[in-house]
This record gives sequence, structure tokens and C-alpha cells, in this order.
Amino acid sequence: PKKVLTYGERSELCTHPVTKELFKIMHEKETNLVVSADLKTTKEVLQVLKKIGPHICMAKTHIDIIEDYNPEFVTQLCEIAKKHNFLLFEDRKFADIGNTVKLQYSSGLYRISDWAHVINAHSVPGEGVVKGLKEVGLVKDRACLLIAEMSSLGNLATGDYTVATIKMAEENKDFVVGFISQKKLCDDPTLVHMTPGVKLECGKDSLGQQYLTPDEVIGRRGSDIIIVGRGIVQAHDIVKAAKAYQQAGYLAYQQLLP
Ligand code: 6AU
Repeated sequence: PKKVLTYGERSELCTHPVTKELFKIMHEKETNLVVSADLKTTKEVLQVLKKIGPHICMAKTHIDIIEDYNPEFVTQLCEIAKKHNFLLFEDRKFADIGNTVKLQYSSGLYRISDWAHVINAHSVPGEGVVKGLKEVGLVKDRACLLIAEMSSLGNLATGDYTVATIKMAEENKDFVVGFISQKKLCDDPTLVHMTPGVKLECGKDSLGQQYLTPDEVIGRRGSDIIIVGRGIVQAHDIVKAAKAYQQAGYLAYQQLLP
């Protein structure tokens, strides 16, 4: 079997500045945890990130959920990210023709390309979606994850779709730095696998979300990063929860090392 590389070693191998930085942060802060701050007010999002900032390598947002959005929010978001040394991932799931996603990424109310280090996209439109996003993101050193698999019950991102998505990523490595997936999909150590649908106790929600444990995702399925939303933000003690996910995810990684 292939030797498992440390985050530090993978950071060295990466040529894309975002993955280089991400693996460096994961190594230094000893965390493979991304929090999904799916909350409806700017205050709640900022409060959560201020509290759990030390435990995460990246914060994932759904900027269009926020009811009192204002540009000042993004300024504060960037300040907290800088202070606690984590990256920002806007989970926009772009899924249109190249020209449209280009506009959606750069313009509108949110101007996502101005602040999000990482975005994600569905591969369903074909390579044009990546090409369009790249026209905006490349010059800003931004990165994109392709959604190769999903966590939800009955999703269609399987089989040949997943295989074609992996190929699309490998052919666009100047901008695509990895995958949203349910497991490790390729051996390239410079590509990152990030897995949502994670809770300390597996199970599901009432709308088709399916959960796996950090140990299953990192330890058995070989993914690199756990994305945790409600497992943390709906906990009674969010700091305690974040620490528990950080520990579980990092321990599973350490146990893989030689
Ligand atoms: O932990 P949860 O279930 O509260 O939140 C999971 C988060 C949500 C979803 O929009 C997102 O992860 N997600 C994604 C992403 C990140 O692209 C893909 C997927 O297949 N499943 C999923 O839940 O913010």
C-alpha cells in the first residue's frame, strides 16, 4: 500500500496557493474540520466563527441564507478568518453555462470571488462551468471543488458521472483543487477530498441528508476533510462540539500515518 503523506508533506507538494495554504493550516492547527455555518443572521455566523475559529481549517458559508447581509459582514468575516488562520469557502454550488456562472461568481450582491478562497461547482453543465469560473478565479488565486458525489439519499452523482467529474478536475488542476465527495476518489496527493454529511453519530435528517462518522470518513473512506454543520452549530455547547469533531477527525488521520 502507498505511504500516507502528512498534511505538511502534502502542502509541500501542492503548487496551487490555496491547497498549499490549506494543508499548512491543517498541519499547524492540527485540524481537518470545516464548519458549515448555516445560520440566518450575520451576528450568529460571526459569533460562531469567533468562538470556534481555533478549531477549524476553513469556514463554509451559504451567503444567500443570510437575512441581514451587508458588505461589512464580509469585511468582518475576513478579519476573523485572518485572526484565527482559516480559509473561507462559499458553498454556492455553481451549475450553469460558463457565461452565467462567471457573472454569478464575480457580480451581484455577494461578489463571491472577492472574498471566498474556495467555491464549489456541479459538473453537470460540462467543462464550460469550470472554464467560466476560471476566467474570474484564476487571476485572484481562487480555487474550486467539483461535486463528484453527494451525501443525500437518491442523488444522481454516481457511477459514470463521478468518473467524468474526476477527469474534469484532473484536466483543470490550475483551478480545481479537489472534490466534494463521500470518499477518496483519486490518489493525487495535491487534490483534496472534502466530505459533508458528517456527525459523531451516524443517521439521517428528515430531508434525505445521510450522516457518516468522522472515523468512517477519514479513517475508512480516506477523505481528507470533514464538513460539519448542524453537528456543531445546533449543539448546546458549540465550542465543546467543535473540539470533539476536531479531535475525532484528527485522531482518525493520525491513525493512518505510518
Ligand atoms: O452537517 P449538515 O447536514 O448540517 O450540513 C451539511 C452542509 C450543508 C450542505 O449544503 C453541504 O454540507 N453539502 C454539500 C456541499 C458542501 O457541497 C454537498 C453534499 O453532498 N451534501 C451536503 O450536505 O451546508
